Amino acid sequence: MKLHRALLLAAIPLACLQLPQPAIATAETPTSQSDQTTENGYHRRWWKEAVVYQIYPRSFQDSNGDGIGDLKGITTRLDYLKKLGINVIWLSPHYDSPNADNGYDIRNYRKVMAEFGTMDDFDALLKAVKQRHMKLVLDLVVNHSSDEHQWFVESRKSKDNPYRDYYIWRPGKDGKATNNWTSFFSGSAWKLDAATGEYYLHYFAEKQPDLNWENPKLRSEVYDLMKFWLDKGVDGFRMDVIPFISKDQSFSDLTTSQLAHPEFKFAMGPRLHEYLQEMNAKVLSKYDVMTVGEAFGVTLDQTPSLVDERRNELNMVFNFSAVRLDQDNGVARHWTIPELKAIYSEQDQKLNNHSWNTIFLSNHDNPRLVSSFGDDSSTFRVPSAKLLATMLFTLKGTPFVYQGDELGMTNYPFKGIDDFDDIQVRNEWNAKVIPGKLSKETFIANISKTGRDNARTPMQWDNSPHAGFTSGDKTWLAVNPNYAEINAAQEAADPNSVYHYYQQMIALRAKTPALIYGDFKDLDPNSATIFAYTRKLGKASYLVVLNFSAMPADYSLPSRIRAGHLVIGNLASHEKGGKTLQLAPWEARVYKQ
Ligand code: ISL
Ligand code: CA
Repeated sequence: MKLHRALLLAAIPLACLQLPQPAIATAETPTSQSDQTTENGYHRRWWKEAVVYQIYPRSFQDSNGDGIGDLKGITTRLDYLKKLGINVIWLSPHYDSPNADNGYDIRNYRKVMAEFGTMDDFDALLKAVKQRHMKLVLDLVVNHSSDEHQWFVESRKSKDNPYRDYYIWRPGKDGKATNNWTSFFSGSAWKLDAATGEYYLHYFAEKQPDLNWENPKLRSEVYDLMKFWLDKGVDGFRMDVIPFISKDQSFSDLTTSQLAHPEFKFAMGPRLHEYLQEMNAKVLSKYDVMTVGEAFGVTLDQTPSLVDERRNELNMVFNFSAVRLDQDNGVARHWTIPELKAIYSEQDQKLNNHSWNTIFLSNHDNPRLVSSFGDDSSTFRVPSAKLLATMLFTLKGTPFVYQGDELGMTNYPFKGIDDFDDIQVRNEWNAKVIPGKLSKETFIANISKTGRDNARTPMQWDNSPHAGFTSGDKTWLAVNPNYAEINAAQEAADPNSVYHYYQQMIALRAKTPALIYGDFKDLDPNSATIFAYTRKLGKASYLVVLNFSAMPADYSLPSRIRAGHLVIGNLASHEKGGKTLQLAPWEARVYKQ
């Protein structure tokens, strides 16, 4: 029966397949589907078929002229996202926060940050998202809270305070911290607190004390706050550094080599799976939601243990291999196309049809997509941004678009340390440049390429002052001066814009099951500049050919491969078809075979 049914299903193009559930997602939010399985064994889910758009609220749209983005501003831009074809919005933290780390330091998990608006504004935003048949996923930051959270205010008061064990306190030894663990924001991961003479753990800023997940009361508090938002109708969570929540209780020193990348020791702690399965059982399993864990420090081999659907932990994770290919611990590095291709092939090989992938090369923690992986020169910014979009929407996994990538927004022309906001940058400046360990020039040159502020400059809506981000006379972070040429209004009016190409690619993916669930195969892993691969599902077969270079390329397809007919391309190509393709610089093509 299974095979017979599969053959039947395969015989009918999905677009007209009258399945009991809605067909593969169109621009309409894919609704939850019962357990329907594709020909190659994937269980269909709305979050596999969706395209997700990440909003960094501080920089998306200001509505009250204070130069800071807010929830009302987001609501005014939902039609823009709907038109783009977005199904799901991931909202970076909107909760009450002193903004030591721009909201990733939460002071009250049930309150909206004053600068972003009120709970009424949130409810209005959620309602407006739903009215447009889109979904809203929040950012769950529960590895740590703000040091201004009431829990920590209590916890630090005394060693026997009822909240003491909501955080991780250790006595020092010989006047020093209990071990040599380091923070990702420079310095020790331990801070001495005068009131009790003990140290508390903070993997990130001193104002971000790590929560103690060993404490069942704390876990229960987290599950309650998750239910608070899910009961409002929120559609899931992106989970901030969730692999870090279980700590090795031996708290033993890291070796020198482990200290080079502590995230690989901090992640996948001894009780992580227990906690995630408990979270799933007590909360997530009761809702039709999507979860994506930020898998900083998780290897590809470890990934299935988090996302295999049979384990009831997370739906997906962000694996860092591709997005951090161009840097190592924040220092820019040379990378090659074969390296990038090898990562995608490895992901495909190690994630079987029970483990779903995410496809992304940017977010609020990384420099701009087209500047990192494309070519942001005036000649090639548009074609390379479109080529990257072609790849994002035709690889296997849920694509995540970071705000502004759909416009081909670029890195910012930083000049000096005062141009930066990011605590990670300011702490590193104080730790390295001030004491003379690194020259200003070297530091600024590098962080300009790899810094997180590149992605946090205000959205460029039009060519009015401040790019239409605010009606006020200032912005919390400078607007990229190229906003006059690169902005949503200009691109909406230009049929050949990056925006319109994203729109076409998103629509193509939404109606093409082979581009969502199809088997992936890299046709030419060794090519230095061409990324050519197929996606096959049943009888449907697509060929994607990407020329990742500023040079034209004649590309001979492997013998058994025929180009077929061109479905979409980022340049008006002189398509001759056949076996040898003549590709212009940064040319991308998708063929139906
Ligand atoms: O790689 C990093 C550390 O060197 C950072 O990009 C980042 O801290 C890491 O990827 C974890 O990111 C998440 O947690 C941080 C927050 O600053 C990031 O914005 C968030 O995405 C602490 O909450
Ligand atoms: Ca505002």
